[in-house]
Amino acid sequence: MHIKKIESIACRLPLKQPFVTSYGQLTEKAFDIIRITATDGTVGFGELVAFEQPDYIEETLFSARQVIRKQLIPLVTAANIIHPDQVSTCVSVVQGNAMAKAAIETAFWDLHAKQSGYSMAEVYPSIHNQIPVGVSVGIQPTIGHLLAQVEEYVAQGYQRIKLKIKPGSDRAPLLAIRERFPELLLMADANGAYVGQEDVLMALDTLGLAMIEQPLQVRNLTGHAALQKRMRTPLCLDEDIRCVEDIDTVAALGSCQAINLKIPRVGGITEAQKIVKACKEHGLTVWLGGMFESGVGRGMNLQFASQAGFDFPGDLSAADRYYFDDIVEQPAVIENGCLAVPRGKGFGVSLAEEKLIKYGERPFVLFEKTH
Ligand code: OSB
Ligand code: MG
Repeated sequence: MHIKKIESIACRLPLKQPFVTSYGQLTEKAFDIIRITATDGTVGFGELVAFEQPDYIEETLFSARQVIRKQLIPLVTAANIIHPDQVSTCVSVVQGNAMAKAAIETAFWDLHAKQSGYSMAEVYPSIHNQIPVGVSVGIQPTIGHLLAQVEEYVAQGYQRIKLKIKPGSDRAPLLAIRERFPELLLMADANGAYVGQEDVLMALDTLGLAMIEQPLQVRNLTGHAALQKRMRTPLCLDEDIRCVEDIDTVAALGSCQAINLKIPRVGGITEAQKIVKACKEHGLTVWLGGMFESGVGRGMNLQFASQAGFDFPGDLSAADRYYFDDIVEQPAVIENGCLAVPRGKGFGVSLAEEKLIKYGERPFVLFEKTH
């Protein structure tokens, strides 16, 4: 893969409404688009999804930018990358920084697929054209607001509701949804907020939840295992899962029954595929999570989640659930509770250049071939 230029474009998309979690609030999404131009003129895109605050995981947009500029770009441009599967090994001397790595690795996949004329949907391979989707609902000011919000999403066809919870805002809002929608596929995400409060979580065991995501703090894998032994409700891990070895660990300990897989949190597509395989071997449910992606990351996620084994509706929602506008030509729309899987080459989406200018800054040149 002969690279002519690599650029990073800092973008911001305002959110339709603030998203409140146990740890903070998001009002707009800042992200970088990585654009790799090959010497043959083909262009590949990746998305850097890290948040500005280190509150979901330790990586931030700013730390990731630094690692991309100082470490990853020198590594990938010095190596003779022939296939995108080589990128994760090439950058493995850098510890952690999975979202920085994923931004670069996924751009290499998009570029390679476009150069070779295949859609990433063929790689996994994709077995569905439409995939059932869910929506992640932030903490709402009142139960009235919450029910109105959930009713709207259910009316739009969302097949699963995930509610963000924190101590003091958990059983009552979940019970209100459960009473209004007795059959709804409902789950909760605590983002690790219940430190030493297992008994509070036990009180959620009678609500018929599909699962509870990351109830205890990150790295408390034995605590999750002890809790899972007590609870009927399946536990799901998100922040705790960074690589395929973590799947072996949580399976051995019995820390959870499900995994929220986010391609950027595990460093890219190559590692994510290993995780899917390991989950199958260990009998763990795997489903696709989200990072408020723009249309670029969303296209990639939709293709990935259309492979065999992804039966649980993920945090994949229509673009208009998050944003007034998107930076791709065909923003994802919900139809009959599903989103369509992009079928074009690479991630199957094309950037709307005028939107990139509207929501993005001037491209920052990370690498340019001089001879
Ligand atoms: O914990 O899964 C999470 C959003 C931001 C950070 C962390 C999480 C989330 C979500 C929503 O739950 C994901 C999405 O809809 O893109
Ligand atoms: Mg989560």
